[in-house]
Amino acid sequence: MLTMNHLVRLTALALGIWGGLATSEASNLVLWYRQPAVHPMNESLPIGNGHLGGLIAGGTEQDQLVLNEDSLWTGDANPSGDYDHMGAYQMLGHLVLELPGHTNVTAYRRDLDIGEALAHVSYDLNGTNYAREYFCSHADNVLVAHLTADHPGAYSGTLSLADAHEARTEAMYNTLTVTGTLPNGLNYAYRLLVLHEGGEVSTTPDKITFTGCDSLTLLVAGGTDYLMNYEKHYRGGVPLRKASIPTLLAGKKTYAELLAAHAKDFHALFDRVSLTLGESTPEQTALPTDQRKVRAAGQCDPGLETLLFQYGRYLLIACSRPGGLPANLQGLWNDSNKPAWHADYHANINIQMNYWPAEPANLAECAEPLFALVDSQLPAWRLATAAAPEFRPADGSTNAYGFAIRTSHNIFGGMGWKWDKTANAWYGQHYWEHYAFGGDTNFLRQTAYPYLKETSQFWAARLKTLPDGRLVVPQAWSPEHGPVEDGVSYSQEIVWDLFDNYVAAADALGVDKTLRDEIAAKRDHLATPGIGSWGQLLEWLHEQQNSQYPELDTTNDHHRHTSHLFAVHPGHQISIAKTPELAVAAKKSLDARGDTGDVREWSFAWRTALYARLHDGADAHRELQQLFSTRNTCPNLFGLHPPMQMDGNFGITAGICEMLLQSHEGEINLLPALPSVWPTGSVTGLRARGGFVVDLSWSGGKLTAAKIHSQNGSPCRVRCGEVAKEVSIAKGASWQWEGNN
Ligand code: FUC
Repeated sequence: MLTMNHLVRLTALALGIWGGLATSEASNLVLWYRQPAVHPMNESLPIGNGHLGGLIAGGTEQDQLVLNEDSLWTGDANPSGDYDHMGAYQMLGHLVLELPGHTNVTAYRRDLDIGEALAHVSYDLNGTNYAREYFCSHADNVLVAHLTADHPGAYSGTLSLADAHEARTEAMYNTLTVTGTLPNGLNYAYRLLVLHEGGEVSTTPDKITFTGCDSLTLLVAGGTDYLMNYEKHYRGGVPLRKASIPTLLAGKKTYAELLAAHAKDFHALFDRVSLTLGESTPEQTALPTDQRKVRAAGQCDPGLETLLFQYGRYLLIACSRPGGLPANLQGLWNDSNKPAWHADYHANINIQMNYWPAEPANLAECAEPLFALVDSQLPAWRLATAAAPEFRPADGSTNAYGFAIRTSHNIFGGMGWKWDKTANAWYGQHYWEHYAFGGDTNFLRQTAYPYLKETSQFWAARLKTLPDGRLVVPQAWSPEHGPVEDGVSYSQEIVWDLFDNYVAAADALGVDKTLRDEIAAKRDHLATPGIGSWGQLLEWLHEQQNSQYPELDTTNDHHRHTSHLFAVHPGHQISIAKTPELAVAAKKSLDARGDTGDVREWSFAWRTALYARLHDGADAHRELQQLFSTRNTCPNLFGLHPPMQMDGNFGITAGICEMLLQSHEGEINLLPALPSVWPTGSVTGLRARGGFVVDLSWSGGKLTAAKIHSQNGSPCRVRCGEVAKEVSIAKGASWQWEGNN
């Protein structure tokens, strides 16, 4: 029976005036479901502002929204390096909404519109439509929930904050405030402020009760006394101010003002890139996301693949903004005080993959937290490295400069598990790429160059010379795989990348000519990966005949890491154009790694990028498509290791960028790995090294138009297939490539 409410909603939908729903139905950038979430990390929907995070389950009679604050960590400097003592990322608590009697609802829908950074819950009960809208505002630094209904007086229930530790809750006029201290002395506070229209609101020590309200607006803010500063022992600030001031100020604004400020902040980043990979079928778009994704693993669903690309951008904006901490293994979201791998920063693929999309997918600002955190850890890392016998320089001296990083680290200078000897160099790639894409010479001079110089000197002093004169990284490990040996390909390639980036940085600044030439010479003497008996790229200096690891260097090696292919991506030492034999060998190794056995969600993302760099669009898409399987992603499209892990979400966005545009070989390469399942499409706003922004469109699998905008006036060489041309584009100007002209 069509009620008035349905008519209102259908009219609103038709007129596109019902904020979320009309936008949601119209755009394909919506994850939507017909039932509340049960498992928070796998099913709830994420919102965040780079500092505060929320996971929305969408329950009706009771809704538990997971709250997170990115600096809420146990642990300390952890001088032992013992993995079990480095602390872990903690959950803040739950915002609990109780609506007695809201059972047996109808027309239930829960969604996350990533194009608007808005989440919704709506349902009908006893002739009333209830609607909730959520967002996490970077502009006002508050998490906001707005509860409305199409009949007055519809809301009666309670609100409470369930802290995830032993904390104190204070109740005062329409607010609940939680203050606590973790075992490491980190103090935290967060506050809920409840605004209402109609009805009454009363407060008791542990909950807020609302009766007969027409609408409610909930504001949550909070923080800790963490400070990203070694000299201040990583402490500073007043948590209660971080809880009270944003809620006080936001409470003086209307909901419309809060929403408008949030939208303006979000769209300024998200709207830089638009992507269309093709049209999905009506059957595909009619399915809720949990069902649609399963089918997409077997049948190309270009609309969902477009959504997956933009989801990585949405998640990076939501969990990594200047002034906050970088995305950890779970981005920002966490429903446990004992999360897998501490939800820490893993330095042997994971955090690096988190930041692969930042530059090409036009979110360079989102990379700043990575540099800020790493720079704040260096004093502690230098001390820990100086104390480690593994890093005595080749001449036995005990020079202080330089640092190495263990596989995992926290936010207090603490590290854990085995040393990943060349992670220091891999982090350096991100410093260099931030300059290479954007051309900010102040960043290069003040931040990137000092990092690259110190780390290059560190490795120049520690390389071992083989009898044949080649230089090797001593006693390194191909992550989590095989023996510790001299000259492991992974480390050789990463140090080559470091030295090559350092030389380019010194040349760009015109400094340190003597050191620059020394590093260039060492780069050119580094042992490069060999080619094995079945044409594979060797993962170790010599082909393994290792009874302890019989699968190594065979076609039965299906390890999740493809560390020896670093030089293909994200490195640039191996390519079809520059090193064709090594590229062929890399492809053999990549094909042999396969997609069975130990492969993980982040592995598919890396393999998508690797195949793209080898100009194999079909296999790149095959890897991408497998991410939709139940085995590799959750119903909310979070990566599934298992458990949930977010690096694959960021990595696949970067992988799709690599399929459409590459710029790591001194030229802008258009559509280098376009799969046949994307015959027609377009993308705007991707970035290329040299300060370029590129718009592309294609049809019938062929480029139809490209517009290249130059931000710096750098020299520009553009390629599409076999056609390449040097073009001169003045700073601020654009150049149009019409088809294959
Ligand atoms: C590395 C990977 C694992 C996992 C962990 C967080 O150790 O080898 O697969 O992703 O990081």
